[in-house]
Amino acid sequence: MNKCITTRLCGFIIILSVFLCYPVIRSQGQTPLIQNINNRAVLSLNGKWNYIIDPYEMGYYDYRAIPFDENPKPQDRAFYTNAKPKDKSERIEYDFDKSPTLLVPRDWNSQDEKLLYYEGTIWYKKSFNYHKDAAGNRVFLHFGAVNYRADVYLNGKKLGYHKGGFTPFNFEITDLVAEKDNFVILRVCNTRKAEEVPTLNTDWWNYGGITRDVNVAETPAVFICDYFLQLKKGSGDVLKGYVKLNGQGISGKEVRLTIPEMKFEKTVITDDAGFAAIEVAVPGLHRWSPEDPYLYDVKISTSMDAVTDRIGFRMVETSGMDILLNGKPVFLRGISIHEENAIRGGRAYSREDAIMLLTWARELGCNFVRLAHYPHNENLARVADEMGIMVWEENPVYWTIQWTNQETFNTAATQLKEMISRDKNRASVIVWSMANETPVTPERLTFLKNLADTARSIDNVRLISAALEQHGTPGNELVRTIEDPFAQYVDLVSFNEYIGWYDGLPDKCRKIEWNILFKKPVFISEFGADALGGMHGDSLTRWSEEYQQYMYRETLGMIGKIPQLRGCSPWILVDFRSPRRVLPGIQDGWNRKGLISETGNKKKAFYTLKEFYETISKKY
Ligand code: GCB
Repeated sequence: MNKCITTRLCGFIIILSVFLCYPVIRSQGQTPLIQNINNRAVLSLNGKWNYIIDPYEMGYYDYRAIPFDENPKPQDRAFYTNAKPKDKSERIEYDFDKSPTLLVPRDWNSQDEKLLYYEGTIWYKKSFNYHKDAAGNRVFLHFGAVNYRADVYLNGKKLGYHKGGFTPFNFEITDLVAEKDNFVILRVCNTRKAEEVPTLNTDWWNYGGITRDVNVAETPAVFICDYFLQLKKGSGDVLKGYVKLNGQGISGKEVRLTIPEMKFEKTVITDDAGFAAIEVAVPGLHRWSPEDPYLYDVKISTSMDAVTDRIGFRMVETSGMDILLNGKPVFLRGISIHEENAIRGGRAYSREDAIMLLTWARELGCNFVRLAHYPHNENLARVADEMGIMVWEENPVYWTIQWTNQETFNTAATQLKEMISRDKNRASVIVWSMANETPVTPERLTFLKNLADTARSIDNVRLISAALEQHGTPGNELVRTIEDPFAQYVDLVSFNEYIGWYDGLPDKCRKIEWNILFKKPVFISEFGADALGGMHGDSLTRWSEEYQQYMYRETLGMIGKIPQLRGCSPWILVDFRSPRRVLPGIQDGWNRKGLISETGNKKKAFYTLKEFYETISKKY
C-alpha cells in the first residue's frame, strides 16, 4: 500500500471512530442530579488523591492531537488507563501511584507553591473498594464541583464529562464498580476560554481542581431522585412541589410526604414519568424568617426508598416598590461574599468555612448575603437556612461573554439549572441572579431574558434579578439612570456603582441624583473602596482605611435618598485574591475592598456599615 492510501485509510478510520464513539461518550453514564446527596448512604472519596500536572495534555491527546478517548482502542499512554509496565522492558511514562497527592476537596492553587498561578490540566486519581449494601442497589459517583471541565473515568472507562466549575453532577456506576481496586481518574482543566462561562476575564482567582466533596452514593433500584417543596406562590399555608422517581417501573408508585412535627401525611401517585405533583394545605404552618429561622424535618418515602431534609417555608414577593417577606416589607441588609477562606487560603468548601463567613456577616448586622459571582458550595445555603440569613445566588455570567453563541448559552443555562436544582428547597435563598455587569445590547437582552425564563420555568417562587450598571444621563453625568431594558424582566432592580472610587472622590456622592424609571424595589448590589488593612492616612489617602470609611459614609448618605431602595450588598466582606490586582505593597494579588482583611482583621468601614444597619433595622 502506498503512503498516500495508508494515510487516507487511517484518517477515515479516525473519523469513523470519532463519529461512532463521540455521542456515546458524551452521554454515557450521565444521570439526573440526585437531590440532597448528603442524605444518602455514601462512601466519601475525600482525602488524598494522586495527581499529575499535564500542561501539554499528553495524557489526553495523541501526538496528532486526537483525544485518546475518541479512539476505540485506548492506549497505555492515555492517563485514564492507569497503565503499569507488564514487564521490565515495557515503557510507560507516567505512574499515578508514585505521583504526589493533593487534598480533595480543595483547589490546587492553594496547596502547593508551584501551582499558585497554574491554569491548565491536572489529572487526579483515587482508588477505592466498594461493597454494595444490597445486590439490586444502584451506585453513583457524585461531585460537588470541579473547576472547570472534568472528564471522568472509572476503571479505564469514560463516564462522561461536565463543564462548569461551581455546580454538582453525578454518573451512574452500578455496572462498572467492583468490590476491589476501583480507580477513578479525572482530567481537570481550568483553562479560561472565550466561549465559556465565566469567560476569559474575571476579577477573581480561577481556582482549579476538585473543589468540593466527592462521594459514592448508593440508592435502591427505584429511588427518589428529586423533590421540590416550598410555599405556593402567593400563599402562606399551601405547600406546592413535586417528587421524581428514577429507575425501571416508576409509574403508579405511592409516594408519602410526612412532616412528623405537624402530624402531617399526604400520599401521591407517580405518573408514567415517575413524577408526582404535590399541592397541599398545611394550616398553622410555622414560617421561616431571619428572626425565627424555623426548619421542619420533612420525610419523603416510597416502599423502597426514603429521604429526609430540613426545610423551611416562607413567602417572598414584591409589591410595588417593596420586597415582602411573609407579607411584611423587608430591607435587605446585605454584604457580598466570594467563596474564599482567605485565612486558610483558597476556595471555601466546608460547613466550618460557611459558618465563619456567615458569622462575620451576622456581626455586621446583615440579614442577607449576595453569594457572588457563581454558585457557592451547598453548605452556605444550608447554614444560612439555620442562621436565618437570606441569600442571593448567582449564575457566573460575568462582564462579557459570547452572547450569540448557542453553546455558550447552553453552558450558562445548564449551570443555572444545576444551581437551582441543588438549592431550590432552601428557605434562605430568595433571589436567583442571572448575571453581573453585562453590557446592554439586543443580543445580550435575548440571552438574559432566556435565562430568566429558564429560571422561572423551574422555580416560580423566588425573585429574579441581575447586577446591572448605572449610567450618567447624556448632558448631565451627575444624574444617574438605570435604563437597562433587562430591568423590565426582573423582580428586583439591582445595580452596581462605584461613585467615589472608580468615579471621582467620595464627596461626589453628594452631587448625584437618581432617575430610576422602574417602579420596582431597588437593590444596590455593589459599592466599595479598597483599603489595605492596617494602613492609615487621612480620608483622601487612597488605600487607607480612612478613605474606605469616608467613601462608605458618603455612599450610605447618597443611597439613603433613593426612595425605592430596599437593600444593598456592598463589595465585599473579605479581601479576595485577584490576578488583576498587581500594585506592589498594597494589592499584591488581592482585591482590597474587603471590610475584613485577608488575615481576619476588621477595617474601620466594617463598623460604619454596621452602624448603618443598626439604624435601618430600627425602621424595618
Ligand atoms: C465590580 C465587579 C466585581 C469587582 C469589583 C471591583 O463591579 O462586579 O467583580 O471585583 O467591581 O472591585 O472592581
